[in-house]
Amino acid sequence: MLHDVRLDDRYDLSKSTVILSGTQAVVRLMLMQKARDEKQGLNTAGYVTGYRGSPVGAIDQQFVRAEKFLKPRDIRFEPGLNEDIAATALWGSQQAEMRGEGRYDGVFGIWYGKGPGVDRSGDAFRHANSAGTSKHGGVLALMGDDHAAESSTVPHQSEFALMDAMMPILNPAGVQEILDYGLYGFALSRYCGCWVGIKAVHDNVESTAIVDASPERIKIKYPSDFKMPPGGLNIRPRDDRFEQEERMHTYKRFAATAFARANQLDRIIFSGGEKARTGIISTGKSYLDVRQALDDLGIDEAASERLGLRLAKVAMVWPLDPQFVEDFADGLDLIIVVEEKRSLIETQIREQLFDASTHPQVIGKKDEDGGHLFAAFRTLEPNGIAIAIAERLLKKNRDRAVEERLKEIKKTMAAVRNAPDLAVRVPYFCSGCPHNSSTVVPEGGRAYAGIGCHWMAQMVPGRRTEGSTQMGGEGANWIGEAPFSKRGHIFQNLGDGTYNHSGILAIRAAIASGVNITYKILYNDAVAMTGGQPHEGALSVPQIARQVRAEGVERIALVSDEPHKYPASADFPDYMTFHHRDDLDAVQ
Ligand SMILES: Cc1ncc(C[n+]2csc(CCOP(=O)(O)OP(=O)(O)O)c2C)c(N)n1
Ligand code: SF4
Repeated sequence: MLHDVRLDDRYDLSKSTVILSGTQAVVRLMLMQKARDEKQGLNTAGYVTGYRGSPVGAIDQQFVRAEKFLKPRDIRFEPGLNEDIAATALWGSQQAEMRGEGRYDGVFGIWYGKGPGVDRSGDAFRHANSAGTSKHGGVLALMGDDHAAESSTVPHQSEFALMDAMMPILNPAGVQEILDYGLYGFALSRYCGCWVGIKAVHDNVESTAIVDASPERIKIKYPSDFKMPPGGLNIRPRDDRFEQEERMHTYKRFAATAFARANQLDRIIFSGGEKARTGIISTGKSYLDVRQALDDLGIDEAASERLGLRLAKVAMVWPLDPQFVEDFADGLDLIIVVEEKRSLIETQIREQLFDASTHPQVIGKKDEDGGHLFAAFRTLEPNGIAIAIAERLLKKNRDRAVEERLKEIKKTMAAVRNAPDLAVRVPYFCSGCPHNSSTVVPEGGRAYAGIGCHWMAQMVPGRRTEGSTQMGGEGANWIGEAPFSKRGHIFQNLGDGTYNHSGILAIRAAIASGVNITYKILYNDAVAMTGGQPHEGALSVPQIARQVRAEGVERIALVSDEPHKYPASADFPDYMTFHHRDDLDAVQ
């Protein structure tokens, strides 16, 4: 008999086997945590806030769609104006019950943001994480990292930013682990008083899987080898900054590793048998690449014993549990660390094994002779990983089966390298897109691009638009360039979403510095590039005009294909002019 399967099953907690995308898993995670708390007799609420951007661009839309499931469960979704304001709001949610004024026993929350949003939230993260989380609350920071910069102006790896704020980080390998690490993450956050980072890459958060999503799936164990200090590790009123610092370095990070150990978050997948000499350690998406590489080499658990190969999967990439590293390294003479981007696990392993009387050689970013092995830039892929592993295994044992597979992989790689691209397509605006005509620059003019769909103006031949900044920095680069440039004026494109997020400050700075600049605020009434979300707080054209006039902008011209749609009563500031888009060149 066929199962009765419905779309709404994904948020139905009575169903345990469901199909979920990574973003839907984040929604379900909130419902699961609420149900778990209820079972413990806790009256908690949930709070989700952040700012959109790939690969967590669709999180907000999923939460809006799921409102009918969330609201009755006291889970509130609130898109942030920008990432750091959202992080600060989430910090506030942890304070809600701290002074005895709370309506709930605690608030568990999720912050989400793209890598650049992680970067700009550093100050908020450091303050909030120093203050801590509430005992029955807990915070996850879903950091969206676009390793391949498929939809970003810079490739991103956010672990170091979170580490800098002393936030433990979990790296899920797929949708199931978004749920599992999410539940562990809330418990960890409550236990050690830290915000907990969850790595989101498009391979986990934008994939879909059939998962076991029963709220009771995870049984949390509390460490017996960690002694809680008097007063615990959670947020408190009138906390002292030096006590926060001491608490962080003396207890919180060690509470995190003890929790990871007690719950066996980091795992040895293949022991490699009695004679294990080579170890591979990896995490998240790279772990999946390693499994693919081993599959391609025909190495399963039985073969790993034959080859003396141990395989470990790390869940908590920072701080790495030293006990786990010691157990993993025991008896090995070579450790291969497979991780994308900069070395995070590798440096910690080196540091932890440095004082051991004998320790294995550790390779990863560098090979045995100091040459490059796994690049710290772009992404890794299973073929390259398979070759690196096989060559090292074959140095130790002759193995016909692995030799044959390696030969095949090398042959395939050579064929792919030599194959020409089938087609190359330069991205372009949708047909009818207003940015297509509004980004035109007059003869002799030059423009800087802004973040958003209109960034593609740089790809339009002859548009004389080149160079951009981070989101919200639009035009601020001209403040530093203008005094040293022979050019007297620049155009700066600025999307309305970006204006609302942070760009208005750049305009204020440009006015304060007195540089000659024309901002083209490209109003399409949406944050288009991330899915067409509405502006936080709604933002109208007259409102923007009044705001920039209040900032001190003297000359404001409105250019539209339908200028008549703004009636005289629309409350525009005085001395503004109104033009048809056909007259854009003359206006500029
Ligand atoms: C700090 C930061 N947060 C989020 C993003 C992701 N992001 C890229 S474009 C964009 C939307 C910009 O919207 P808008 O300025 O209205 O331009 P449009 O796409 O509508 O043309 C966002 C949120 C980013 N690049 N940087
Ligand atoms: S999504 Fe909207 S703003 Fe972006 S290119 Fe298409 S029409 Fe233009």
